[in-house]
Amino acid sequence: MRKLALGLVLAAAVAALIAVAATRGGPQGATASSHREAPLISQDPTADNTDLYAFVSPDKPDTATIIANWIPGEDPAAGPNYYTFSPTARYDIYVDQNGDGKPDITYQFRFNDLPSQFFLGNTQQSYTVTKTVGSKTTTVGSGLLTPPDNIGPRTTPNYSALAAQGIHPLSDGTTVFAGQRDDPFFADIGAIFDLVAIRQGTGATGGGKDFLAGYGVHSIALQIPKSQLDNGTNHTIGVWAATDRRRASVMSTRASASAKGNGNGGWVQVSRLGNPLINEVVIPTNLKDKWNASSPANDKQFQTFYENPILATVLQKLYPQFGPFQDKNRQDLVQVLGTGLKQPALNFTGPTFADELRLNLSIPPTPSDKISRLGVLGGDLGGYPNGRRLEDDVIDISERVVGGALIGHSLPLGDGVDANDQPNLRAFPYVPAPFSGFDNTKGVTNPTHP
Ligand SMILES: [Ca+2]
Ligand SMILES: [Ca+2]
Ligand SMILES: [Ca+2]
Repeated sequence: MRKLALGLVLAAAVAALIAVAATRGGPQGATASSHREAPLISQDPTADNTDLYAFVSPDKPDTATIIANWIPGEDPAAGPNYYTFSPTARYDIYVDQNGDGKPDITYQFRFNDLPSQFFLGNTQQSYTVTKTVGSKTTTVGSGLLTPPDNIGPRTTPNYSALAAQGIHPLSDGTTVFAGQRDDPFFADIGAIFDLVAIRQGTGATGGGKDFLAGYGVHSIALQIPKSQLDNGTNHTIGVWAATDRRRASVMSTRASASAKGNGNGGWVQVSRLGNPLINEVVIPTNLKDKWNASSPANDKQFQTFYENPILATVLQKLYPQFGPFQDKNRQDLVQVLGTGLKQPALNFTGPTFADELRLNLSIPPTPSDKISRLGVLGGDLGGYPNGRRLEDDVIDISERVVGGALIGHSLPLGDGVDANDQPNLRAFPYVPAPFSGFDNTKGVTNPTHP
């Protein structure tokens, strides 16, 4: 959903710019929704990363939790062919321990469909987990089962208990969960789309609508002993997620541009995600597919787009009264997103510019009553951009940081949506259960009676 939704943000911003230039604004600018240029991955939703989270587990602080989500905008009532992981894709979670942009630990997931019954597709899948450390690959779990999707009280009764059966130990001491969940991301895409609009005041005063409420995603969550991740020096890991498909299938269904990626062994990478919102609002449209196919170790080629962010240019055009917005030489963004923060010392991993979610494992989890949704910007070092928690309001944080919060230009920017529509769980896998198809909140009772 990030790629869909935030693709919309940028498209809307560009549409808004055109509208502002042509007509000095006006509601017609917001109707230019077909302006959106979808990246290739938007045509392959089961391989599409939506969000990535990494945090020290609040209830088990000797472990870290990594959650990677895929498949944007799952409607709960998607029968009879409900959403599942793709059996022909390979799902990856990478951990960089020494700041060179290359993985030191790789977890890979392959899913298989199970026989179905009646007219319904079976949404329960079996899967295998392999772990590669250095050049050694080990199968750490096989024959594991996802829970079924949340169909409804007759097909999938007591769903929370059913889903809990999908938590499995791996042979290396890690805990895994894979399956359908509520989409924990929250954002007022509708307002952002409307001229990067702000419903009330500057947007930090509530009143936003969570465009993603009621939709699901598919999550892979790992709870890993910190002793397996910590490098013993700066204690900071860089994390990203990706999806691979067989080169032949990619070549047959896509433009050749995306198939020139770093494939090996017949696989080619078609999607990746480290920091939130990067491919949506930082990387130019004509390079989005290339970005998806490339690796953090080669991100130097994209650094200029972090240094000279188009979003700041857009903000200046749309909201000059709140400016000036600096859109050149943004070394603060290079640090936050590409190397980790050196000043103040937080999660710096060295000079290599690489888009990774950087988590300093030595910073303890923030007690739940002390969590700031603004993370480090709110004085809470346990949150984004030190890793990313489910609670972190990355829209507000990103708008404020791009707006200049770290370079002396603080504005209370935001979208008025401050939290997920569902309460997050207090224990692994932390992401709430998905809505059931039967209870789908988006349904309308019809006919309505006066
Ligand atoms: Ca490395
Ligand atoms: Ca949600
Ligand atoms: Ca927000």
